[in-house]
Amino acid sequence: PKIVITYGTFDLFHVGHVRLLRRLSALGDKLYVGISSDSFNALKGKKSFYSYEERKEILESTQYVDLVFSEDTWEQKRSDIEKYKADILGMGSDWTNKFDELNDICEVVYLPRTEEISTTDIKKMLSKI
Ligand code: C2G
Repeated sequence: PKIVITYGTFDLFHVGHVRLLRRLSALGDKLYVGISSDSFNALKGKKSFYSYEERKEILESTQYVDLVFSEDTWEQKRSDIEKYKADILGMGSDWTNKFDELNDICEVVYLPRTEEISTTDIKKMLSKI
C-alpha cells in the first residue's frame, strides 16, 4: 500500500485541517499523522487548547487518518519515513521547500493551504466575544 505521512499540531480541528487530510489521503492508500506533542508544541512556540491525547483522539476519529503517532522533535521525520515506509511526505504550502531534503527517501509534496482559517484566527475571534 502507498503510505502518505504528514505532521502538525491540529489544534481546534477545523475545515482547513480536514481539507488537507482529505487531499493527502487521496494521494495514497494510508495516511499516517505525526501529531505534535505538548512539549514539541512548546518548542514550536505554540500552546494548544487541546492536549495531545485529545488532538490524537479527534484525528483518529476522522475517515482520512489510519494512524496517529507523536511528533516530539524536528529531526524525527527521516526515521519515521523509514519506519513507516512512507512513500509521500505531504504538508500545507506554508511549509513549501522546508522538508525538501527528505526527497532522497520519499516524494515530498506541498498542498495549498485553505484560505481564511487558522487556529490562531479562531482563538483571536473567540477572545473578542
Ligand atoms: N493547514 C492548511 N490550511 C489551514 C491551516 C492549516 O492546509 N487553513 C495545514 C498546515 O499547512 C499543516 C497542517 O494543516 O500542514 C497542520 O497545521 P498546524 O496544526 O498549524 O501544523 P504546524 O504547526 O504547521 O505543524 O513538523 C511539522 C510541524 O509539526 C507542522
